[in-house]
Amino acid sequence: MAGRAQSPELNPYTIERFVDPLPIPAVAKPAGKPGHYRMEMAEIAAKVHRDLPATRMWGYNGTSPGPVIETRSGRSVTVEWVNNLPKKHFLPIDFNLHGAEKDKPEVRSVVHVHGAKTPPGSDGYPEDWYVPGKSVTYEYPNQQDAAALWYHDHAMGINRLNIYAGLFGLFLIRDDFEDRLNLPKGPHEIPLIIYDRTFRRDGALDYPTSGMPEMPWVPEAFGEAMMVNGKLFPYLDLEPRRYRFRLLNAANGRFFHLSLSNGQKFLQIGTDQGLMAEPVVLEDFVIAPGERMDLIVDFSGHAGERIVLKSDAFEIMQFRVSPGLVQDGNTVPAILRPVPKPAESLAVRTRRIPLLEFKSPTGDSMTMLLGGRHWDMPITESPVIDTVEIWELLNTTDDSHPIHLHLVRFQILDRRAFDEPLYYASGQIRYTGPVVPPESHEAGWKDTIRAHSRMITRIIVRFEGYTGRYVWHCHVLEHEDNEMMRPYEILPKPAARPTRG
Ligand SMILES: [Cu+2]
Repeated sequence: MAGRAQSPELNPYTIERFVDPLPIPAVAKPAGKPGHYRMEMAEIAAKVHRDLPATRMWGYNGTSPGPVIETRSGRSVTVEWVNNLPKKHFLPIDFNLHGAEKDKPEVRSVVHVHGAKTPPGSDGYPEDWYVPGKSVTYEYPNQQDAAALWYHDHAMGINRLNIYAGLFGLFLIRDDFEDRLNLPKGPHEIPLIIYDRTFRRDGALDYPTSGMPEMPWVPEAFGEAMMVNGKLFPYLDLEPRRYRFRLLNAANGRFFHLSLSNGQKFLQIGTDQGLMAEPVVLEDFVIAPGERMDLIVDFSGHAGERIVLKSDAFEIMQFRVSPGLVQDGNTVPAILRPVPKPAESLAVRTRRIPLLEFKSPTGDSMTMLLGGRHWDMPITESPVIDTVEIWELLNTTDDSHPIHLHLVRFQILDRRAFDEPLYYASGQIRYTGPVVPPESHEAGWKDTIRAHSRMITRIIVRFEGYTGRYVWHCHVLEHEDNEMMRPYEILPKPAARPTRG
């Protein structure tokens, strides 16, 4: 930071691994009355590792990740989101970005519950930010199936910094259907919120910059220090039995490619928006920022072993299975929950939306746009409530972008490679590869989907719940903060014309 000497960067390969137990985030307690919560954002000093001094972070109710808000389908909750953050930001703001100009207060926040079917006034519209000393109360009706959602900051132009600082947590919805499945629960159901960071040797969080003090934005922020639930390279003591892991990728930009060091397999039972039709066996998989997975791992037969969860060459955490035998009363049924896919013939409209990247003359990424439009241009995506649409995400860029639509759940239809230079030259689509079905771990209800480079990714969406203004965006937070986000509006049904009789 300007004006003071910085401690050198921490080399995460020099720090001892697996010395801190994995923290299990607390379940939030109602404040005053059932179903009402008070969540206060404030600066905290968090010990991320035994051998590091405490780290300045921002958290909810004293921790990062914040406490888990846990509720049931159909049970409405209200949350007072209190901004008690300092007035100065401790991470490098880029005042050139939309909504982060010098005339705006440095510290602003607004909370979005990712994956929630929420009325527009409570969805955390990025421009609905408020400053330290203020609070808002949002309502979450939770008229949706059991799923692992997550709350996080969504303030315009500084979202990547606020989340990097620690402003995120889980929001679990449960229901009777899920209860009947006899899945591992209580101490055998573990949230795993994974993300990467860079630290200084004095424990300070370090956010990368471009090297240009007037334009510090970087197109991606990757660290090699792997965090799970607020600890650096933690370990978890387990019994030799089944566990259910509620996995969230809360990283700014890193796609994790996860596997277990002993080659053991995961059994996936859920996607972003809840249970799948049937379990899927995975040896390894990619999870992009914003995505969640519901996983069962059976450690019976692995008593006494130490198993590392890794992402390619990166170690993330260690599972330590106790010796001996335990009785595992939980099961995983072969059939989970029906996931009906809307027929393509139901779609009233197909929107083809290009994902575009603009580079400087030196080849540096400058900005990425959805549909070639900036945030403040008029709304172009305005589906009618209770109609089905197909969105074709035509990715002309070099990166895969995790695209998230607020309010709705959807399914992926397929992906297909196309001739990108021809598209640029003439707007014409010529496919260059076969239709690729969704990967097995995407076969369920999604709210965030990877739009792969030089492919057209098709999703089918029913716009239901509420009319009004929402957003859709890339969940690489550096992209989102720099124009890769657009408003969309769900319109009411047109008034019925009187019929002639
Ligand atoms: Cu992106």
